[in-house]
Amino acid sequence: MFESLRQKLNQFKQTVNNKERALDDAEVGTAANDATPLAEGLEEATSEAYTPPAVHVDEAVEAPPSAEAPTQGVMQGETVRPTRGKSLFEREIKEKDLEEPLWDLEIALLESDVAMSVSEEIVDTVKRELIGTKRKWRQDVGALVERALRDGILKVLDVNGLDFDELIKQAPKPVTIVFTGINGTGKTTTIAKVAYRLKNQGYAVVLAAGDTFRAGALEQIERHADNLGVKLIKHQQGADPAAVIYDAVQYARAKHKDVVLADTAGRIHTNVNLMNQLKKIERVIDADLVVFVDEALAGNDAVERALQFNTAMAIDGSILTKVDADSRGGTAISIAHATNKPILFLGLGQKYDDIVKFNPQWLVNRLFGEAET
Ligand SMILES: Nc1nc2c(ncn2[C@@H]2O[C@H](COP(=O)(O)OP(=O)(O)OP(=O)(O)O)[C@@H](O)[C@H]2O)c(=O)[nH]1
Ligand SMILES: [Mg+2]
Repeated sequence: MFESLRQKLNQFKQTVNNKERALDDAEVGTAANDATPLAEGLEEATSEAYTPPAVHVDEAVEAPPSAEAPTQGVMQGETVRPTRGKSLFEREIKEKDLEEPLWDLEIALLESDVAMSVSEEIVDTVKRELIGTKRKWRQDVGALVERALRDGILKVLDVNGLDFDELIKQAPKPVTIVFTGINGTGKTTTIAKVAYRLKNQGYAVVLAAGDTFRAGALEQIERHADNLGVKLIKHQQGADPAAVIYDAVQYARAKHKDVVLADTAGRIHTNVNLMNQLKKIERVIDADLVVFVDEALAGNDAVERALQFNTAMAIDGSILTKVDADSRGGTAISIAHATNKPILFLGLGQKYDDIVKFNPQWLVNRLFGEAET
């Protein structure tokens, strides 16, 4: 999951680190070849006298080059006492040295399905955080770079907070949730997964067979309802989906059920009739939550579709499915930012428990190789 994006972010860390290291090394070369300019620099830098502690050359942070004790000719394990100025221990990450890696980072993000405007915003944050950052001589800057990347990604994921579990807990019952999206993205499967999750949390769930359009859709959701042992409200194929969902809500009210999960037929956002049908559902059903479902694999298409669906029936959040098959990972970053609505869950497979509640920290931890689930 997200391997490609992980690799690319890691590559950026390494590139910046190598580049900064090379700058330090280049200065070592200068020191060895010509001690005078560095010695002059030392004069300027040591208005307050500073004698660094004795440094062992094979320690993690090595001593800077010294005009008096150049590193060339120092044997491993020998102790040298650098006498350079304090400012030479501290270096600053400069814009010109980041230009090329930042450009590569932007391309890498675009290649990983992160939308253009979102990539630019991430790169901007990284740039702002890194440029001018003080670092030590030959310090590994990987951690600094990672923090900047994490901040950049978390910032674009910081959208209207909505905690699904809190909403279910707090909202008057029955809580009605309508799922929309194009064909085959995983709406019905996701409804079954959410029903399974809610049932395990002790809620009484009702499914509404709102896909009255596709042949076989009724049987599919019926199978899930049977497997999960939850009530399904259905009409005939071809019936008005708004009427089916309305009946499901009425049933849930009468029977004191907690949550209604309403399926809808997959539709292409350019199909005016089917999109109007969604508008009718919105008018008839006062849903607590409208959830847009799309595949992580769809990349920028998913972002476009979310925006289109939002115009027919305002969405409150998204669920990305098939994340298990997506190596790029950018859709998750882009869709929340573009819709300004949170991602609620990620679908990670075809089993009922292959669903994980989304939170931005979880995503960045995955991207930087911490959490495994
Ligand atoms: N690998 C993987 N497959 C999934 C996931 N979610 C759904 N699927 C599969 O995607 C296919 C389509 O799923 P459905 O739930 O029927 O999709 P839908 O959006 O309801 O489709 P329509 O009703 O035709 O619009 C099925 O084979 C599911 O098993 C997921 O998170 N990971
Ligand atoms: Mg379906």
